[in-house]
Amino acid sequence: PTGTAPNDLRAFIAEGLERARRRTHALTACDEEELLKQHSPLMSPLVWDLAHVGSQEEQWLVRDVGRMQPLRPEIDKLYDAFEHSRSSRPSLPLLAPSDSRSYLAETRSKTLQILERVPLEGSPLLQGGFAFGMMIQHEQQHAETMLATHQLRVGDPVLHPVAPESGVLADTAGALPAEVHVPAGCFTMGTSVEPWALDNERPAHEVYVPGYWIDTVPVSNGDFLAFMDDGGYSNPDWWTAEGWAHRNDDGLTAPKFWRREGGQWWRTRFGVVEPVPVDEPVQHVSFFEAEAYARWAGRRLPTEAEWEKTARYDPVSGRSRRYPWGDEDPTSRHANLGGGSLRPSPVGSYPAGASALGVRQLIGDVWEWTSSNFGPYPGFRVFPYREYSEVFFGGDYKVLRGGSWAADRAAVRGTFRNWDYPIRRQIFTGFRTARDAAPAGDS
Ligand code: AVJ
Ligand code: FE
Repeated sequence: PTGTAPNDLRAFIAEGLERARRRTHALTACDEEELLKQHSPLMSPLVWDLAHVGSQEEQWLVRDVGRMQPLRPEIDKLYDAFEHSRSSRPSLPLLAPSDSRSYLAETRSKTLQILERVPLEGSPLLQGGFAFGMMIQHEQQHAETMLATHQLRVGDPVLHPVAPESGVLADTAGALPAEVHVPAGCFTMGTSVEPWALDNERPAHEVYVPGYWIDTVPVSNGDFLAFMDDGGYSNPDWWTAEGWAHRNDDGLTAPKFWRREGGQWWRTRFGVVEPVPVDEPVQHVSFFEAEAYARWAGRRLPTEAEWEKTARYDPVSGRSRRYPWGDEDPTSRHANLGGGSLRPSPVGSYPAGASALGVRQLIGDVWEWTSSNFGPYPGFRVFPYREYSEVFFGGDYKVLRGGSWAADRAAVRGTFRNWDYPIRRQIFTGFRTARDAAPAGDS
């Protein structure tokens, strides 16, 4: 919402809140039994996510911003992610689905009253509507988490895709260069001005990045099948020691949700079985599988700085853009976002979303593993709470960039940083590869 006037900003926030809530309800519009059940020990029951988004909204917007009386203070601890592990959540005395829904409605009606009356400036929490933006992003992040739960669930489909928009597919997909050269030099990484940027994206700082080449499009299922057909999963040469241990411990032979039958690979997508589509970005691979593929291909994963320079650097102006295509908020022409499609678009899609250097699908489709550990930028300051980012710094987590088809436009941008354990596979994550440019310039 850069430069948006206050009244437009209020409307923009109200629309973002409403969009997030529609999604929360759509993802929990199934039988009670499905909401209460633990579909995987890696995930919360859906009914936990449901009331958790309300609990966070109550704490940040109703109490902190609105200075109103607590609505349900007795449930704070139940829905505190640091109090109870995901696997223990089904046995908690959680609010029933119908109670959760009325709690969300009660909270939201207070939030909308508060949005009418508070100034959207004057304190860091209110500036540019930050606290509201933080809660919109939070609810959308949980929508993506709930989609991962749905993907892990077994049984008849309960989610149905919205037809993809026409006009986003490239007619030039086959003609795109395989990789793009990014010359050595400095660029501005992170942001000090993006109103809804979270603490880990701040502050803006100059970073020198040596020259490199990076894939024009994400690695596809077809590309990944070539690695598999070449014995990629059984050759330790392509894996680090840690990666090989993970491959053996988890018995990996293919991306998660893939199955071989009748001489061909199938995948289950939200309860529907289909042949693996070769032109789609690969997803449901761990960091270690991505790393092994890259080594097999004679390449490597990009660093986080390389990813962000690819996505944001405009060589003509020398400045960093908000998104690959410019400063304009994402539309359906730019990127596959919002979760409706239930799938990534074929590699080479979204010519209108290309970066200044012609790299595609950096935003949307699949999160992308980078080789970097999640850590603070120089000058990092906790804001507004340690448990959003700071407690995850320190090397256990790898940075993911770009946002998947399941992410909402309010919760992705060129500076946005996500993170997860390098063994995670249920998330909507793929990757692209890179290589060093020769020191002399190699262009
Ligand atoms: C930033 C996506 C890693 O889902 O664990 C949600 C976001 N933080 N509730 C997560 C988050 C608190 C977080 N990620
Ligand atoms: Fe949360």
